Amino acid sequence: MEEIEFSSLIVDIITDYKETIKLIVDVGGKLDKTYNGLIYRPPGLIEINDYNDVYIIGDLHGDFNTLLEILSTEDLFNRLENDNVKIVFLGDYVDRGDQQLEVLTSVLYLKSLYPDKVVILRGNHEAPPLLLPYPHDFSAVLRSVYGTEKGIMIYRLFFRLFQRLPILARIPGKILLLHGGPPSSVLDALSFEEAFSIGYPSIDDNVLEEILWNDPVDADITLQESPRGAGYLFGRKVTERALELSGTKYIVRAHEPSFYGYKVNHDGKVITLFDAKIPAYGIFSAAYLKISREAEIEEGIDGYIVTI
Ligand SMILES: [Mn+2]
Repeated sequence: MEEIEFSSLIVDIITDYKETIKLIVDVGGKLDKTYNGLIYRPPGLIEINDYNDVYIIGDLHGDFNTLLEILSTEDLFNRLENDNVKIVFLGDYVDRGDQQLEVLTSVLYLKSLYPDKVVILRGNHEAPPLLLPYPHDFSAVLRSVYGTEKGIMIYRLFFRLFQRLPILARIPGKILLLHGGPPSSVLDALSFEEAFSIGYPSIDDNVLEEILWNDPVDADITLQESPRGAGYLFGRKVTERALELSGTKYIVRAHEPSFYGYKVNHDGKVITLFDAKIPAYGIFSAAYLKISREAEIEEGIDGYIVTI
């Protein structure tokens, strides 16, 4: 597939609301399934076991051009078809940007086509009902595209799908992936499962809030109230404990707009990726991570960051 063909397929899906509904239903059936090299553990962990390359992409917030640029630059339209690559999206597909529906539809369409190669994690903008972010203009976008009645109906379907997105992925022994940061439950928990509600009937509300909202800071703190009004700022101790419990070496997360498209905290143990170029915020770069199976990661993974 080529970029032009892909873009026109996305427009076709968006234009026909029945196709949009079909896509939501199709992806709904694929979110919580195990595939070759991609193991689902309820209620929201994906283990990424078998891959040659993993691409990790941060907040897109409706920046369709940057998504297309990454997919084209890395020849991913072909590589998804022919190679054993995985793509992990770290959440926040909607709100803010000009092409929210295009971005969300693209991510879902890729999951629909390549369920064994694409992981779509949940961001705080794929919000729980009681913790809506600001801005949350996605429902207005849907009403303007589909009209009020159909727009509201489709918003509800997307919203229900958001509640079921996985919140965590892990490349065993290497990287823990989530939108915001590890929850403070890692400080007292005796196991990874306990800290992240893995194997529980549902994710603890506080754990969910923190995973979607937390931000790392280099200041000498353990936890501090967040200026966002949800989640916490977390220090090194939380990172160290999360890595220990999960048996990984690095945390790759998104959530924070970053001038260069990325930032590094906690001596290189926490990498932030942001893939929405927002000129109004002075952000003209985006960054993603490309890690191959053979990558030497002992000395750090910031060398595998690609900026565009
Ligand atoms: Mn976010």
